[in-house]
Amino acid sequence: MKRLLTIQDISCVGQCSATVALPLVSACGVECAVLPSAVLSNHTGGFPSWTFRDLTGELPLVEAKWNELGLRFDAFLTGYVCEPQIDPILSILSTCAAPGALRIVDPVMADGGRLYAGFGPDFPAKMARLCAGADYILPNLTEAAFLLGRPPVLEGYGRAYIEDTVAGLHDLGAKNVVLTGVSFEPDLLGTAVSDGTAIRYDFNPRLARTSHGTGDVFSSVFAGALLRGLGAPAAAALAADIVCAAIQATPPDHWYGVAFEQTIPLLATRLPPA
Ligand code: PXL
Repeated sequence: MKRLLTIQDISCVGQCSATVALPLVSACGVECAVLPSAVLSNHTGGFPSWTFRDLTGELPLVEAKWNELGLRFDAFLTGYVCEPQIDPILSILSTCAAPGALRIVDPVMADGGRLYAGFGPDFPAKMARLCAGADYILPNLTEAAFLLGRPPVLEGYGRAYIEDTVAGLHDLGAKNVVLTGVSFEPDLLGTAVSDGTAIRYDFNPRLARTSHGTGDVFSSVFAGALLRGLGAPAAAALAADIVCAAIQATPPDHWYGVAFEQTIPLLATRLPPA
C-alpha cells in the first residue's frame, strides 16, 4: 500500500481540504497521512468569519521528527497553504520523500477570477515556487493565470489560449499540468491534461450549479487514482466524474460544501482491483 502525505489546512466545518482528502484518498486504498498547515473553525469561502490557528511553526518540528524516525512518503498532495509555509513545505517534500515520490501540488488560492480571502497579490508568485518542483500541478483557470502573472480569462478563449497557458505552466517547472475548468462550448466543462508533449481533453456536461470544495474533491481523487496506477488522463477523468456525482448528490440548500461522501461507493467501483 502506498503512503501519501497531504499538507493543507483542517477546516473543522466545511467539507474541504484535509477533511476531504483523508476520506477520499483512503477510499482509493491509499494510506493518507496529514500535516495540517492551519486549523480553521470553518473555511473562508462564504462564511462571514472564521478562526485561524497558523501551524507554520510545527512544520519543521514534524519534519525533524519524521527524519529521526525514518518516515518517508510515496507521494505528497499539497493544497491550501499560506506564504510562510512554502519554504518549510519545499523542505519536507525534499527530505521526507521515498525514492521516486510523486509531488502533486494543487495551487489552491483563487477561483472565478479572484484570489480567495486572505491571499494578497504577491501570493501567486510564491505558490509558483511550489509548482516549479511538482510532478503534477492542478490549477483551475484562474489559478493558472495568476501563476503566470496574467489577468484571468474565464470565457471567450479557444484551444490556443489553453495551449499557451499549459506551456507557460510547464515553463514554470511543472512536469505535468492538469488544468481544470476548461470550456470551449457552453454546455461542456472539463480538464486539459498535459505531459509536456501532448494535451488530452476530457469534458462532462456542465451542471447548473457549482459547490464549494469541488477542487479538493478533484485533487484527492486524482491523487488517489494516480497512486492506484491510473494514468493522469484517466485519473483526471475519474476525478471529474466524482466531482459531478458529488454536486448532483448535494441538496440545494447545502451551500457550504459538496456531498462527496455519497460518491465513495461509486469511487470504489471505478478503481482497478487491488
Ligand atoms: O477549498 C479550498 C479551501 C481550503 N481551505 C480553506 C478555504 C478554501 C477555499 O475557500 O477557505 C480554509
